[in-house]
Amino acid sequence: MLLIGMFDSPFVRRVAIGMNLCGIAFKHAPWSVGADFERIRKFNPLVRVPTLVLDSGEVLLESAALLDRICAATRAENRAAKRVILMCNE
Ligand SMILES: N[C@@H](CCC(=O)N[C@@H](CS)C(=O)NCC(=O)O)C(=O)O
Repeated sequence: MLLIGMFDSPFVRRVAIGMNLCGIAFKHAPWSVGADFERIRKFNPLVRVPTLVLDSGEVLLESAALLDRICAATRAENRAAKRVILMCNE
């Protein structure tokens, strides 16, 4: 799983924090929508971060929605992760 985007974006940060709390391992590509436009575009034609590339090749966008989806299996057992996801959905 590859998380694309720099941590100066609060949306990228909350995805990384949420995935850490859910215990989901990922690689991080700290690419900028400015300097790395073409690299990001290969995965996401909208060139928006965060962009999450699953091992299956599926690409997920929108921090709240993607956290909700990938943490679904673990969040019920993880109170801290659930809190971050709920904050994302407010
Ligand atoms: N609602 C989106 C917001 C993401 C967002 O605004 N990302 C900014 C960086 S912080 C971005 O990619 N901006 C480039 C653009 O929209 O062209 C989310 O939660 O993922």
